[in-house]
Amino acid sequence: RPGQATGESTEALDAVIVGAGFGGLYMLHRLRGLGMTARIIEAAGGVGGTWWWNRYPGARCDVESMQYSFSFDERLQQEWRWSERFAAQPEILRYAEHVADRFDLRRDIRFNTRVTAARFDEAAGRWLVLTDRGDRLSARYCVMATGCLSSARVPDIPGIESFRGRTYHTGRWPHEEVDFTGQRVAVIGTGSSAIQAVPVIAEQAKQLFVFQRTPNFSIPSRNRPMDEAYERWWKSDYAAHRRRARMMRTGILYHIDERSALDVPPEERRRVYEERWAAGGTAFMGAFADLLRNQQANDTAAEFVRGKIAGIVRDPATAALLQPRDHPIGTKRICVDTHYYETFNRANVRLVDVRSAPIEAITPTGLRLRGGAEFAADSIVFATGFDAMTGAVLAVDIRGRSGASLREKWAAGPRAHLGLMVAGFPNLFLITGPGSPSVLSNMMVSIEQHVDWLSDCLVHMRARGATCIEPTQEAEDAWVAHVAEVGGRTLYPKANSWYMGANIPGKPRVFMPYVGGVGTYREECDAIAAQGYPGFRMS
Ligand code: FAD
Ligand code: N01
Repeated sequence: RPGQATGESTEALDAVIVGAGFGGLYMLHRLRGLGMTARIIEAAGGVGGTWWWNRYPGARCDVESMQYSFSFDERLQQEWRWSERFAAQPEILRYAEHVADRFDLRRDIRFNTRVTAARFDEAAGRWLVLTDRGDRLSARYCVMATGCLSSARVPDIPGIESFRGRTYHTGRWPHEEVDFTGQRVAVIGTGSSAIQAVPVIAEQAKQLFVFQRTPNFSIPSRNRPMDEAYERWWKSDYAAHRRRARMMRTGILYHIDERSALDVPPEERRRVYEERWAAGGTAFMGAFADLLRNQQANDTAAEFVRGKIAGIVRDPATAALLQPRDHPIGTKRICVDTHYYETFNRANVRLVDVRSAPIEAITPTGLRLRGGAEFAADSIVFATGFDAMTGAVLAVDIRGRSGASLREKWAAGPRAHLGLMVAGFPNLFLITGPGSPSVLSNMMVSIEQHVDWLSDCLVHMRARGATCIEPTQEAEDAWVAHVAEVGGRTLYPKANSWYMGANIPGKPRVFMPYVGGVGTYREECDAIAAQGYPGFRMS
């Protein structure tokens, strides 16, 4: 096995990378390019991260394929061909596998192995990384490419173990085909995953119950086969288009209207929303510049989408239940669907409100709500999300200087300078960590930006003969305060979202991603590099 080191022997490397999603794969490629020895440890049985685990029916990307892909290699981006506007999970997984093969990455990846602990040895200036298979790896650098949405979460509902049918979590979907034909299926949750899965499961199942606590806003995807002219346009000058995308607020090249929603007459506003609704996808939120900053502006977009829901769903009571009213549109991750609302017009689909009567127990034969209503099910699908942004990092027992624990340091919320590095934890790097734009962006753009910045930083250190880097406490504090301040100027904190940690009982309520924009953030990072890394100590 690559990287095998069992018992007392310790494998020595320049870097250990945790995770073989797009972040880990690109990090490995770049570190090799710097002549470093590096090893990825990956819990899954293959590469692809998100796209290896999330095999649920309907799983697909909502960033256009032409943009949700690596830009670091011109031949790769010219040669790879996407079949649809928004690629489905199997195609994205094939792409990840292609990248791994093309750059010969697999020989340095250990699959089916989970990192359990990482300890910084101050005297040696090295990380000791331990796995659930007894491996001991010693490395100067430890890169957590563990993913923001990789720690799947099943809610604590009593009786789960008593259920006699099959249970699934969207983020841990089995590899063999799951066929719901003829079954009574219960889907718990109505986030992005459920919104993609529900229309597909509805076509198979005899009866589908969708258990909804909080309705979400969803925009039609208008997915379609790849338009060849559009593909040619991208490929005619891929590098230049990517450069523009990198400076956008979300790392996605689309038009953001710079007007305020409140500065245009109602009929013009309606025209703009109709146009965006017809075009489909997350670009809906770019309809006006202030949708995420001004409640009144936001109300106009939210009301438009509520109107669309009422127009699609025939049963008025079901339509009313599906209309979100408890959070501003976009402050929970906007969803993108293919016929989600239409699915509730099917005779075999029923929406169950579990806000008014929560799921009290799972029984051997189904679910019971408070008040006693029972729903018989052959299968239960948990589309209940993830311990986002910090879950996978903190699942590893990480100890920095003087044995200090990252879990303790982050007990009141994550603290990282630029979302990249943590004071007291030298040479520990986070890819798309909390405090960076990460989940508010096209993640491929954010992953490449972090990996490139870190790689350049390592080159800089080598030129100065330095082997250790760590942010100062002051720089970290200032960045964390800045992230909170910028987040606080938006409507995001109004929602009980996973961005806020609100989906995990006991998790501190902190708005975790940096909302200042991908382009602004890149400029900030680049300026720090150009000035010789102020805010960091190198030795
Ligand atoms: P991941 O792909 O999550 O990979 C992390 C890997 O680390 C995993 O394979 C995991 O097994 C491994 N790992 C974690 N902890 C350990 C450990 N202790 N030991 C060993 N291995 C470990 N983003 C977008 O930009 N656009 C989209 O449309 C989009 N759609 C999404 C759809 C779904 C269903 C989900 C869940 C996420 C989506 N995302 C999307 C976000 C997506 O996670 C990122 O785009 C991207 O794939 C993240 O790559 P990554 O390498 O950072 O993390
Ligand atoms: O998870 P979620 P997800 N009883 O946390 C409900 C990305 N992604 O996997 O809101 C009843 O959004 C919970 O209800 P509530 C994307 O970034 C992208 O769907 O807490 N319900 C909620 O409805 C996304 O945001 C795509 O009241 C319970 C749902 O479960 C992120 O991944 C596709 C419950 C969880 O929704 C996560 O999405 C898929 C309980 N006890 C994912 N516990 C694209 O399309 C939880 N819920 C790109």
